[in-house]
Amino acid sequence: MTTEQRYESAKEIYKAIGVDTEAAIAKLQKFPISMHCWQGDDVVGFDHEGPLSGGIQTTGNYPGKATTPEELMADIDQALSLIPGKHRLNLHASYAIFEPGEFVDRDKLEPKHFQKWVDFAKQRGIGIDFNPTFFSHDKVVNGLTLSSPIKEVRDFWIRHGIVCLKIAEYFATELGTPCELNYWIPDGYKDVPADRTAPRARFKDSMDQILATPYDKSKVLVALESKVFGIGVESYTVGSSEFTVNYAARNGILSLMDNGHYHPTEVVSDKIPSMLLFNDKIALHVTRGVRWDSDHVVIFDDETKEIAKEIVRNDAMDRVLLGLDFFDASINRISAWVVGMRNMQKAMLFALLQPNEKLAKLQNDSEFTELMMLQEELKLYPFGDVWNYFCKTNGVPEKEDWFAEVQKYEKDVLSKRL
Ligand code: RNT
Ligand code: ZN
Repeated sequence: MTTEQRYESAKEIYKAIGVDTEAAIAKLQKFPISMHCWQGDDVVGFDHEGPLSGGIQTTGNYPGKATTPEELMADIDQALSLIPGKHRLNLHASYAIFEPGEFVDRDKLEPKHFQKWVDFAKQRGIGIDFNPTFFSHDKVVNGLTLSSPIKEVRDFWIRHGIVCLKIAEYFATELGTPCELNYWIPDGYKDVPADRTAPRARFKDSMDQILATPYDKSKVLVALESKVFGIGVESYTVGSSEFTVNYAARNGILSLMDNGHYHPTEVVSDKIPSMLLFNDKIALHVTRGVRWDSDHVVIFDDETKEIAKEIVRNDAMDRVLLGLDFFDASINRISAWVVGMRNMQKAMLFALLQPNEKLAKLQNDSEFTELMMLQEELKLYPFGDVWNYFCKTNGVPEKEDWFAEVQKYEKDVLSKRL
């Protein structure tokens, strides 16, 4: 049977339970995912030599990682060519591109240092999201940035936060689409702190100073990301969930939830509906923590599906700004991107193909036996036939067929980088 025939058959099967596959596909087609540039080079960037710091870690030494802007752009192109639909690119400030011999510190960055990224995005018709980089830098003193007790340190990072507002505005203006600007700081303590308040008060004041800078709120969507702990920062994190959610609510910015940033049995899927009741928009980092915030590649697992279901059931595909955030250095990095992006899309499609109203009615009617039965049976509906059709209509390989392209690219391009 051809892909189309399989799709037609699946369409009828879904129709019988009241699910419109055409409508599901149309919605998925319009849902952009912000693809993080940092999977391509193990979160290194182009503005420093030292190791990755800030309590986050990549593990593995798979050959062929991108070490120049040209290589990273080529790898991003290769990944995007195997992912259906149109997406966005998520950059970090550490990916500034300098002229040969030029170096500009983080507090002096200007839009021009990102002009090559704008050209790249323009040529591909995609938007850019952005992140100040508060790690992997010698001005992170004793693990602290915006919450440092040293004024000079705080001021440096406040200036960094401010220049990033300007750069985000530049992206939005040039590309004609708002830029999500996500602030995440690694600040915290390895061991039991004596004062949990003062660092948070300093962080609050630093953020206030950054956001006091005028910027176009229709162009720059500022987000603040929380975290529970990091490597070497196990006992106390300044930007905890309570801090960021309250700060965001009070200051009219977005909360960003990363599903690796909570206690292991705490799930972001359950937080989404509450956040949507009180916020026009929310931002997400979808990742996969294995036993800790390990940033494994996103797979088609239960929590990814639950996150997607909450976005779909709340009719919030245009209210949730979704980016991926993982970094695996132990496998082909392009494959990591493609697997993660395609899995996030699969989770969205899976959610769109559930008879959500019918399921909600069963819950409301207290028909819990039937609800459990149906939710389980739906797992084996011919979802893959709809997915393959979606890939085909988008001109990207179906099933595992994309992998041959990655292997070819590894042989022709990545292996020559050694
Ligand atoms: C770290 C945060 C943060 C980073 C990226 C690189 O725990 O998740 O989002 O992963 O900014
Ligand atoms: Zn994150």
